[in-house]
Amino acid sequence: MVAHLARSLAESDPEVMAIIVREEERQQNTLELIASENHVSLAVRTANASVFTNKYAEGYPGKRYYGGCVNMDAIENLARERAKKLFSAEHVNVQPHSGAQANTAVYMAVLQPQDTVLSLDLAHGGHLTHGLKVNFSGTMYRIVPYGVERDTEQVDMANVRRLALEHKPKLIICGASAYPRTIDFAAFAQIAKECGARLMADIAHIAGLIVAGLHPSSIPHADFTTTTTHKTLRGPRGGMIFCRAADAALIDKWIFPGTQGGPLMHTIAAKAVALGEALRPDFKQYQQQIVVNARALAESLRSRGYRLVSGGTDNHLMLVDLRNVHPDLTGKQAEGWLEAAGVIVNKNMIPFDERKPTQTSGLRLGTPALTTRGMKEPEMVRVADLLHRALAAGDDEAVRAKVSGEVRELCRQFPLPQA
Ligand code: DSN
Repeated sequence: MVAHLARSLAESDPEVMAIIVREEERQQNTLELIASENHVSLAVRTANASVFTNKYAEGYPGKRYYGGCVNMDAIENLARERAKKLFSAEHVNVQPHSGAQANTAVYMAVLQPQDTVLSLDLAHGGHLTHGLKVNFSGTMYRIVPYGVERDTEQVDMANVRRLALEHKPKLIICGASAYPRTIDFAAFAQIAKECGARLMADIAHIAGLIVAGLHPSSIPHADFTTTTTHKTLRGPRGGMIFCRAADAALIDKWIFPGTQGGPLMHTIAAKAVALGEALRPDFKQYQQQIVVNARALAESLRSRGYRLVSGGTDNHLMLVDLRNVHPDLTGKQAEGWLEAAGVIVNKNMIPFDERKPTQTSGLRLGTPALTTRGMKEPEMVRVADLLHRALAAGDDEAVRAKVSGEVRELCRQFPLPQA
């Protein structure tokens, strides 16, 4: 933790401080393979812990509902300018508290209740805000899901087009939270144009790859691009919406006052820092290493007999089908065994999974956080080996202890970012 803040917290509330210290130790001593998580820089954490948390700033720069907003305007304008430059976008709203809030604002901006939305099924890699029944999106709108094909386990654009022409959605959503392959934003835009829909790209997972030119950008193709700022982008937890100038007022209105109140200005300050980091040349190298590491990890797992959904990965994540190597092991059990050995993953449905979402037959693995620690291809081979041995060990305490010792040693060699 930032030193003087940590001292102050330790003195004023040792109980909370003790929990934070335990979490810092957990993060230091475990291998973080959750594809949507990362370790931010000290600069991002410092901004996030700054006095900006004290301020209400409802409205936008130059049009606030409270006095004393001069520095709020400066920081929000800076975040906006950096975001627009980084993504080559005409307009950005940096106020969404999260990706879910960003998506909500877009829906409110373009849809009426019961309008039709075409989006990727959660069970095939989508996201709960893209129309899951128990989410507001699945309750408010008529969702037509598209999925991946059984043989390729990839989205077939001809099938998306057929569904779009049949159902005439008002909004098409592309983007995913568990899809290891490149998304064809240009083809989605063509389909949206053909059926008169608007197009929203949710790039939360791949935002960092996009700014580094390692994945095609959605910005020229989609009417609205939503993202989180804390995954491959390596910023604080939060969201952003990009759109063309013609839709700027509409999007801004549906963030505030439409769906949010006061913006989290400390988070916007931290977003500005992260966007500044992403504008530096070394960010591209970092993103390249994320992708190289994902391929190395995927290959090492495949060589140990694991089947990867769609056969591999184009981006920062992969879906591992456990059934080849461990037919009776659920993703839930595997997640628990791995955590006990210090390897943190999340269970995940694989396409056409016969197990429930609470059990699953797969795991989702990603490399952004390990890459942040400086790990490269040789470490990915070690990680695959540790993961394989931890799963083979099952409940065997002795083997698990040995694996767990090696995990700690690897973590010691690659400490969390100190700057
Ligand atoms: N929960 C995030 C993820 O893990 O991908 C998506 O919002």
